[in-house]
Amino acid sequence: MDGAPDHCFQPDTCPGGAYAARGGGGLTVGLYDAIQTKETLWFGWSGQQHEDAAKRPVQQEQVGNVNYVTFDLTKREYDRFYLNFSNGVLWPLCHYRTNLIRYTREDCDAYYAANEVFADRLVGLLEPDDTIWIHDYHLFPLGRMLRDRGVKGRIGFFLHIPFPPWSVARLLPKLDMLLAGMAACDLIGVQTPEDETNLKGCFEAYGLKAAVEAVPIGIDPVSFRQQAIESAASEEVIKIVDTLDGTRLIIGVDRLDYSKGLPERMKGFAALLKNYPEHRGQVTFLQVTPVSRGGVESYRLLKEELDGLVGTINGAYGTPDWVPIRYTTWPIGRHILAGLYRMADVGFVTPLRDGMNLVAKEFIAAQDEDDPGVLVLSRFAGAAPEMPEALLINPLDAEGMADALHIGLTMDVEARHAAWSAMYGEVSRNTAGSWSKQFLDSLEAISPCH
Ligand code: GDG
Repeated sequence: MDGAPDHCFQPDTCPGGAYAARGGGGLTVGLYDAIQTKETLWFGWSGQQHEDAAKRPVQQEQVGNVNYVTFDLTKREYDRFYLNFSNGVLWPLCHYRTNLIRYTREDCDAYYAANEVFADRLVGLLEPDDTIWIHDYHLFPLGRMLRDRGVKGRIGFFLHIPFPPWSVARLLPKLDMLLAGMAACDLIGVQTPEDETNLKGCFEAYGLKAAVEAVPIGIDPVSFRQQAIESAASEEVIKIVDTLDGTRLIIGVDRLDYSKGLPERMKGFAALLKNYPEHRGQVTFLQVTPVSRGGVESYRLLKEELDGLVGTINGAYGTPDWVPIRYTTWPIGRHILAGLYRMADVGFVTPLRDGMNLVAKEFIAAQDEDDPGVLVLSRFAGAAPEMPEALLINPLDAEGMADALHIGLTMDVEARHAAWSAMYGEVSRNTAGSWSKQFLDSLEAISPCH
């Protein structure tokens, strides 16, 4: 994987906000804006493992106002806290995929124990009045653990993934303990009004009081747009576009994750070729899908399914001089991806559930204003309520997706421009920087309850 900052992509979310630390993702960009102006401690997992819990190294690096402190997980913590419980229990639960949950008491205990390690390490680094912002489902109980260690300052928590309603969430053993962990925070941010309603319902079910607010995350559209313009003119991207041989381009970009509706997307594309044969030989679907969480069984099975589907569709519709689906399971540098978004006629974003989905926003930011592409977007992406001008689809309905792709591929420039400019307006209004500012302003406005 390329390590240069503008290519830096870690195909996963990591506990402790170490989300491709200082890479190009929306979270880091959003936080970056907020933290540049104040003395800030960035604390989280290093992404590395160490054999010996007692001897694991702590990495520390000061860059400008920001002190980056990260530490290694042990193999046991990585397996049980990170893979098994965070990604094998909490992730499917929060994405409404209860049949994929693999719960054991031992993994649950390891999750809480790892959060205690985070709390122990963090508390020694804090100043008395520090404001703390915790990120994501790996660290649900951390707020409570910090309070137990005497932390009195403001604590905020932001959940990047969806939160299910009580009827689904209650499947989790010790849900009350998890919610009590979050309720120790002064403010809990979620992506959408639906998540807000669901989480509030769960707190009410246990008689817990917590402030929950929907604060949808954004991207940095100005810099992404600039990157897309430069990238589209680069030799690397021009070379790729040349190989398309004049065919129209549909693009999909996602971590290889069952929440992203990837097999469904392939079936939608196949339905386009079946129901609208005029597009055969005229369109190429490029799906960029870096493998993630290969240590979790459901992810390995998904990859097999996807590999099979791509082969089947290419075999059924491809010709000696045309490959319908181009598919990679490794990441592509952001400096190339941005240009490919810009050159694409359709952005194809089909999650079954997604906290937000930054790809939808990046696709819009990257478009050429005079000849913009069309966004086909799942109703179940957190981005959908902000982007009603997209062609909204249900990923279970292959024929419906085929209709939307056909509409997108044949839409005239006036209609494309009208939809794009409305969505670009929204992406420009609610940016990564305004997201972190709104959250931190709301947190500051609350008088600490602990
Ligand atoms: C979680 C929530 C929420 C993807 N492939 C490559 C690549 N990417 C970049 C995209 C985008 C990011 O990764 C993916 O962001 P998403 O939002 O789509 O999805 P998750 O990773 O699941 O993120 C999600 C997000 O947190 C933020 O709150 O929106 O709902 O699940 O930036 O461009 N980047 C590069 N090469 C790739 O191959 N360079």
